[in-house]
Amino acid sequence: MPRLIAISNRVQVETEGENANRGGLAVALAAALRSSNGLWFGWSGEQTEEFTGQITFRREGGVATATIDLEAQDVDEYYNGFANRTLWPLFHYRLDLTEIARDFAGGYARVNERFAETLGPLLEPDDLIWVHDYHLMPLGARLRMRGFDNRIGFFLHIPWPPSSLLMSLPNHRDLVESLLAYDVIGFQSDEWRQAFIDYVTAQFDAEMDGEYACHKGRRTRLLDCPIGLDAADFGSAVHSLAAKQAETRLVVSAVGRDMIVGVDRLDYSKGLQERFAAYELLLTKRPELREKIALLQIAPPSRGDVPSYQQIRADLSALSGSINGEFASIDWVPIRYVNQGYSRDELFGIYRASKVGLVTPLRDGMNLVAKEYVAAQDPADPGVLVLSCFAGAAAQLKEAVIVNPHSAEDIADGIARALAMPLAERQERHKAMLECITRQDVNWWSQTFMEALAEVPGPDSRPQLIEAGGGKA
Ligand code: ADQ
Repeated sequence: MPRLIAISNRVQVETEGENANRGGLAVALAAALRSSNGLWFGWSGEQTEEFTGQITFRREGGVATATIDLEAQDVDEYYNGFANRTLWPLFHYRLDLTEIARDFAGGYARVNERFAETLGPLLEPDDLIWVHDYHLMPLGARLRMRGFDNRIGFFLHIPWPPSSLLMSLPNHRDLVESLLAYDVIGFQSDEWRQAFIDYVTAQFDAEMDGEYACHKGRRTRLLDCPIGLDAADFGSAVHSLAAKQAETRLVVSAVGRDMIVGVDRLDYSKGLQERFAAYELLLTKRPELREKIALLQIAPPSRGDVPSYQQIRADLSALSGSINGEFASIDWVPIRYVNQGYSRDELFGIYRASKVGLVTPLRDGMNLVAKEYVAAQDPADPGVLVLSCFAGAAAQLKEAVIVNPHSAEDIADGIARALAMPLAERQERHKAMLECITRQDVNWWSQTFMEALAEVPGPDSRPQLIEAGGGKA
């Protein structure tokens, strides 16, 4: 079995214990890395005065990790800059928040080169290399330029934008062409995959041969491969002590009211302002629901160094304060707005205690919270998922109450419908969604991707190629 080398911006190996926050990605990659005796490579999250390429090797939870430190300028230009101020907003259709700066693009190219330079000496010819997410799009091409002929795949965790938006990026052609140096590219849904196909066929005259994009003699397989949860882990999370305690705490504090829950990173893509506005509309239009429901919004701050994230934090505090000021009574707070994170187990208890799971991103690659909410429900008396039509998860969770996250009326109607839904309908919808989540779980996801990568012809049997991102492979 070939060794797997996983590469992502940050390396997040699962941690043990009931308060651990084990992300599905960490669990899936850790399992695949352990069984192939692989390595997880990425940025340590630490800064250094001068980049030396020094690698710190560790073994955490049975997984070998290798991390590098970056300079402050790298962090500013690559991470806070091109990744989070250019690509993230652009790929989430927020051209209004997209900042175009040559320094950012330069820092992005430099850090990807630094990754290639430090990773290169660790690679062996048979290694399967799996690169993750928008921070590292050019890494495959950088490795090819250094002569690496390994099977290299890339998975995009976020949406792929329509060509008309992408073309506002000055170096869009180079960026996309560098992606075609990968052997396999995985997308969260067919919509993002199709948007990528639209670009490469129109801009490069690439030809599609089944799932393969063919360009300059190279073949790149484009895979619709939605990420999932760790199905084997649902049960233990729901029945853990931390989950039970969180569930009881929420049920007791709700004093018979129906809880509606939202759990998101504090990010403008998650549609939080629109969600609060919809909730306000619901309380305005349906006074009979006042005092009978409450919204718990858990949203820990993220990317606090980026100005647009500071702004959304201020906006949401003001909005929740004004809704509470308008509607609260001496013993009822309409919105509980909480800026802290919770462990995975606690979240499962919170989901289970809530009648409605409100997941209304304006755009989202997948949205694992939607799946977690479904997984946490009691099948005998499940809550209802209200889900944005613009989350990748909507392509799989068709039995959710699907809403347009830009329409306050639509969200408000969706919540009201969910609150009034009869038990039999709730059970039926939940059953279908749980079946999908269990079948296409995170192990299915990583296996599907790795199998596609392993099927790529080996270095000896494929054509010697290309000019990717300006260099000869
Ligand atoms: P994110 O944008 O971070 O990820 P999401 O999938 O919703 O979004 O959440 C990832 C994990 O973070 C979930 O397991 C969730 O429980 C946890 N989380 C979110 N909010 C939390 C909170 N308030 N407290 C504690 N934990 C919280 C990106 C893409 C998504 C894609 C994932 C995985 O933007 O579209 O689903 O990667 O591919």
